[in-house]
Amino acid sequence: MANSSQRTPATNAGAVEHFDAIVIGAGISGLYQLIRLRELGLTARVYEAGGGVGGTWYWNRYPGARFDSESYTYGYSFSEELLQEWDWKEHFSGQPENERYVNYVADKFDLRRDIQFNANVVSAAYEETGNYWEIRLDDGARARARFLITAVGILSAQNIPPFEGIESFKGESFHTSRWPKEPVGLAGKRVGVIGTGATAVQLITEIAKEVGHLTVFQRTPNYCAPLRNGPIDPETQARIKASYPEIFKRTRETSAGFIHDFDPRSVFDVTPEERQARFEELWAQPGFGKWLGNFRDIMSNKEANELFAEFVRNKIRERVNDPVVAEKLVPRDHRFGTKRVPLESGYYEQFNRPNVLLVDLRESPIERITPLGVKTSDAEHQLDVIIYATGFDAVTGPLTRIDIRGEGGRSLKDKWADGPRTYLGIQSAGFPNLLTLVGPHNGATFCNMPRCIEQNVEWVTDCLRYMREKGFERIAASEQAEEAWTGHVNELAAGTLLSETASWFFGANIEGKKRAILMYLGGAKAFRAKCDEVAARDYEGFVLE
Ligand code: NA7
Repeated sequence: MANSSQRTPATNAGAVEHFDAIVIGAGISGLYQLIRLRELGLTARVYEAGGGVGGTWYWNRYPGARFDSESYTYGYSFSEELLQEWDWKEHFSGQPENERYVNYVADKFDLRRDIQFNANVVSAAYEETGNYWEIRLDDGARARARFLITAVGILSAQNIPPFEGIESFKGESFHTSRWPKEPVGLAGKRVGVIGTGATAVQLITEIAKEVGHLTVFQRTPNYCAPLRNGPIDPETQARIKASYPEIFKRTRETSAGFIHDFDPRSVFDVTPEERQARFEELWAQPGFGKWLGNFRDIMSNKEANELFAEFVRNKIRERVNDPVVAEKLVPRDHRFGTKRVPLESGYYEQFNRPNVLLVDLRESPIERITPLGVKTSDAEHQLDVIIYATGFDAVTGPLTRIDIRGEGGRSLKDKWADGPRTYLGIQSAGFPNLLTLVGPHNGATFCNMPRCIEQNVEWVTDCLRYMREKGFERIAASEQAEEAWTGHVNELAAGTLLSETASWFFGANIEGKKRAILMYLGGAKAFRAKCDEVAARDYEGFVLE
């Protein structure tokens, strides 16, 4: 692997560098965008806050971090050579291998020479007269480009709740997405994990066996379902490599870019025995089939949902020895699948270990962090390490944490104070030439990421090519198109089971954040069709100048 710091282009805080396009973020989307920009013959620089490529797979190096997507549906699909060269070792690959993969891609396509690492973009301002964007890094360095493309991901702005006394803790503490690169010695230590989302579920399962004592601080139990991971044997590997065209054809057709898709039947079309048998079958399969391959009305009909929710609750009860602990782990306050379903590999059994304690924060909330640990309303839990698995300021957070100013100096954060307003989740009116890959309201938000990322990047690339061919230098979403798209996105969410649940899909996990749908719930296929239609109509809804 190349040493990123050696190849990082030099900067000069005094001079302003100029490019055709600036990309923020060297994760899955930023890297692919760079490849495509080069093909267009544009000069581009990628600014990456981390010390290496990978985005999610660079930052989230906590023990247990891995795909919930089948590995062979996650890798880039644009290069047949890459597909044939790369051997995924597990059906659901872990972070170390995923990071190696992204580095392999960066090396193979010689991407590092256009990436500046450890470059934290703090502001971006549109200059109207010159029609360019100027970005500023935290060290004061500046750069300009006609186009600004954000590739910042939807789960990169970490959220640590403002617990009182948080600074006073004498031990080690960190957020899961800022897990140190150096090995963290947890053996024998008293460790506390706050949060029980998808991240915590992976982490807890991995570290419970190693730590001296583990205290899990749970506010809301989740419906966790078995991942059923395993190694990929050579025969399967050969089969996968021979079937990539079919795999990607399938992921283009499903509602969320996975190989799984909803069963067109209703739970009520079958007998109770057939239903139970089908639930068991889904449960026995790897991956997200239990969620995204279930009967179609599981996600739209309360009674249908409840049938599967109770099935999952019973699965949890079967696995936890102490019935009191089991009931604490059983979710009742939200419906199945209305929050991201964590996939697990032995999570519930960890609570049968003598060194693992579940603290139910609904019974005894956290009052403060103390120098010695976590004080809840009924005890002080003394800890050597506190791990915040408390999630992210999702989707909008990575954008609004950068001071982005459009026409008239208007701030994007202010514009989105009551919820995001976008056209296709790719632009926001008043911010010309700013293109947001996987932005709020974009079909990629509820998708097997790389599948929709490729769609986003290819659409943006085609748009830039079109602009060049027609002599356009400025693209801006019209107010009307934004109004219509934002209305459509909100309508799709209104009245759904998802909208009844306080989740990060609606920004409900962040105190003070306006509750509004951040995702596009119409499905990846419909989103792709809409984007294609807009392009075919000469970028209808965008003003090109
Ligand atoms: P999530 O899914 O947002 O989970 C965060 C967890 O942290 C969740 O259990 C929260 O409880 C808990 N939390 C958040 N704030 C608090 C406070 N103030 N007190 C106690 N507990 C708190 O983040 P993840 O990192 O697990 O997963 C994010 C995505 O990454 C996931 O959806 C996948 O797509 C990959 P709550 O449920 O809010 O009661």
